[in-house]
Amino acid sequence: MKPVTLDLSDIQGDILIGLQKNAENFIFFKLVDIAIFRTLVKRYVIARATNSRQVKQWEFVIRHHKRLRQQTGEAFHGLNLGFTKDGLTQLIGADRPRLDPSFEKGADHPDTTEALHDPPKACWLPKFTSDRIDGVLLITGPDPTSVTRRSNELLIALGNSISVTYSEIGTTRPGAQRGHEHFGFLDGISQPGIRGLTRRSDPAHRPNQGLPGQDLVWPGEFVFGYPGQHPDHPTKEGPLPEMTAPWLHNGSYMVFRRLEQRVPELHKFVADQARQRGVDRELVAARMVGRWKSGAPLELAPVRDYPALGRDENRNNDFEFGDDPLQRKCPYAAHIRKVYPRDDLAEAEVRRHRIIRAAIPFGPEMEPSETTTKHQRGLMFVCYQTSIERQFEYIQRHANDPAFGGGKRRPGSRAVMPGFDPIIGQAPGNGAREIDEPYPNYRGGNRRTTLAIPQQFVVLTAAAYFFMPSISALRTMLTT
Ligand code: N7H
Repeated sequence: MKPVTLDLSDIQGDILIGLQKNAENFIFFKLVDIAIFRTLVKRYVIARATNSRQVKQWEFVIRHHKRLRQQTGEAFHGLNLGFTKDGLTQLIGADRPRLDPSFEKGADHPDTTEALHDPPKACWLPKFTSDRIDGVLLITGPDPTSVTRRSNELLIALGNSISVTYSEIGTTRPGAQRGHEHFGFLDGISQPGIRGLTRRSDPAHRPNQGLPGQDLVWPGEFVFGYPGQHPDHPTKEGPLPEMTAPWLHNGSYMVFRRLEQRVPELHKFVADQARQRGVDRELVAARMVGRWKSGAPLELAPVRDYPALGRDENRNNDFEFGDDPLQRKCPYAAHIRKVYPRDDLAEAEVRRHRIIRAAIPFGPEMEPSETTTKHQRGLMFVCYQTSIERQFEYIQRHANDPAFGGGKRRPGSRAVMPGFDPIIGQAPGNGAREIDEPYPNYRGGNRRTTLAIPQQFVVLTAAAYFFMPSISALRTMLTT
């Protein structure tokens, strides 16, 4: 197999590895004066844009200090920049080459919201939809204060060349909840390994995995200009993703979704269901996600949490679903089984629908007195890919499809309808959802349980699709 060499200094830093962040400001802007914007971006932004090589070095420094149980002593700041279809048209002209059809349509197009069962744009945050969005600046750092200061400096530098349509800071959760999203689950555990970047922990025995269980994917799935997955083979090199313009090279599409989480409502729902059925509430929650809050996967810890397993990167991803054909350990509809079915389906096919996630929570911690949501909180969901339709949208459509992951039988050989992804699945028109086998079914083996979920605990309140160009395209094509 030919080695792939990625041009890390030309690829923006959030795409493949993720900018290091305790806080991240998302500044959505409209271009007001293109000529001045080009000059100012060249002068103040491009030289400061963080590339993947820098992120990789920071990663190394952080790991080194963690091993020595020391603080790094250095505060890492990051800056990335992307454009919507409207932004590219402003910069290049109306006759510019057309990119990915989903990107050209946009996240707010009625066809997109309908296909993904998203709430219509009229229900999104009014400020987000108050004006056109041409681009996004991602500004990351160790705390909200320094991120705000850097954001303000940048906005002053860009002056009247842009106007800010909407901005919001995401922050990691405090204390022991760091790394956990607002429902309480450890996040950021499973990412695709990338050929040419991810180190193989056991090349002799697991040549196609990074960490144990982390399947390697060809980089063209996430960055243009490199081989992608082979359509019929899980490990063979596939074709380069089609590029309608040479400046797509080293660029990627970013999907942004502001997902509000109804935390007290989810906790109450889970507690009520557990009480009614006489089961442990943590188990009910874990069966909705496919992992315990500690990160331990149900496939390896089906009845009881195992926090040490959740924390251990050499074990917490080392499982498949194929040896659990009756969903005794993990329901077919559980979030992680829906969005990445591993060997439940043909592996060559499954590996063509992967994304790199780079989300961060937003909003305050839940107050003890909050029994229904009083303050907006949730996840600034971000993912990267080279086909929005085949990667992010495919995953969301299948989370919304009660039959996806089917073809399975129960012991009496009756067919199973898995149900909606209980975390992100959306029924048309915000309808009710159901999942199969929310409680483990060990004794009877064919005793059927279903869980009716009358409300949505994750609600989309804003979304947009961006192209994150290479540093060289930012310096040339897009600013001259
Ligand atoms: Fe999900 N959650 O807390 O329940 N997600 N997710 N996600 N998600 C994952 O493996 C969550 C969302 C994926 O490789 C974990 O890192 C929440 C969207 C994928 O095994 C947890 C929200 C989409 C994976 C959550 C949310 C995805 C994944 C386990 C929204 C794409 C990797 C931790 C508020 C359309 C699966 C981990 C794998 C994992 C949660 C959104 C996709 C705990 C709360 C919109 C591909």
